[in-house]
Amino acid sequence: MRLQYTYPVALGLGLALAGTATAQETWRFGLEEIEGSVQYEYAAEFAELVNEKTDGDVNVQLFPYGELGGLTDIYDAVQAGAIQLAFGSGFLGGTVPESQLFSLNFILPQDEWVTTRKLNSDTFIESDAWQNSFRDRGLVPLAIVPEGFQVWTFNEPIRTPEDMEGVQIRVMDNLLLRETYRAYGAQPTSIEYGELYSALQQGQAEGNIQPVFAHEEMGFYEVQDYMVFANQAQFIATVMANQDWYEGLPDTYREVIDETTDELVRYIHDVQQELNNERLDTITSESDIEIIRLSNEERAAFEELAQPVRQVFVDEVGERGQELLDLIDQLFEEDRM
Ligand code: 6CS
Repeated sequence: MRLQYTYPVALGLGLALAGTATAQETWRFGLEEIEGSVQYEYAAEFAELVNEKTDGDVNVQLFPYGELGGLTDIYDAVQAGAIQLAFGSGFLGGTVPESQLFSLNFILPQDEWVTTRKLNSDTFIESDAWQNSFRDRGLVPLAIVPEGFQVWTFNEPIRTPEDMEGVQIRVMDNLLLRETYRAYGAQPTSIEYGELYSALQQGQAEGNIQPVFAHEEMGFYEVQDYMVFANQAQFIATVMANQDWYEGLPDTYREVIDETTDELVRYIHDVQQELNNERLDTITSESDIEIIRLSNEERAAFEELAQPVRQVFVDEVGERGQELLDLIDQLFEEDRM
């Protein structure tokens, strides 16, 4: 894949072009998704704002999915300081086990804006539990980006755990997702994002879980027949920085980052909703895929099976896992339906 997004500046070469703003430094930002995705839209706006706020001194260079290798290569790169910023989500469990919190189903409210706002409030993102989960691994969490509801697709109409029995469903690579889908009766299998289209096409996986925009932009919907909205989970990603780099920045640059990530909370919520709505229209107009929306009663059957997986999270992650779960329960106590 070619580099998708750069400012026209003399990158790190020390060249001063007469009459042209020259970036003094470049921050590299690794994305788990391709151009046009929610993560790309976030990072592109971040890049523009940072460049403006630093009067052109900082150039943020985006590396969309595929340019740095696979998903875990992105996390290795930000931990090692080869890149300064990155998104982390479902595959991050091997690096930051506590991040699997958001792989649990039925822990967040149905209101996506409430979710976005509260996860980015000091109560959650600045909590010791969330900060130290990342800082213990040389990372700093800067923002949380909900990207829309996780939507199932299958080759068969699936409405109940009985329907899901034995279905080979692809999950991102983390224990909590595998446990959740085992609890539903499915046979979860983890496959790298870039290999998923052909795995679905060739029948190595019979089901998939993505926000709508990703089903569309990766073409997954073309090789599936049913799209099932169960509203069991939202896709949650964290923007992270290399800790040594972040802490070593001049205060003014750290303030620019903090101000920018604050500004982007509302921005990316609006963008993700728009992208997911538009892409659902594209999917329904360009394919015969059948849309199924589970009733509250149908959802409840999955919710009941998901409950014991909370304990698996605590057993896996320890005391901090319990702390994070308690925090989420308190934060959204009034918002759950
Ligand atoms: O399913 C995946 O692997 C990827 N899906 C999305 C929407 N973002 C990143 C994630 O790794």
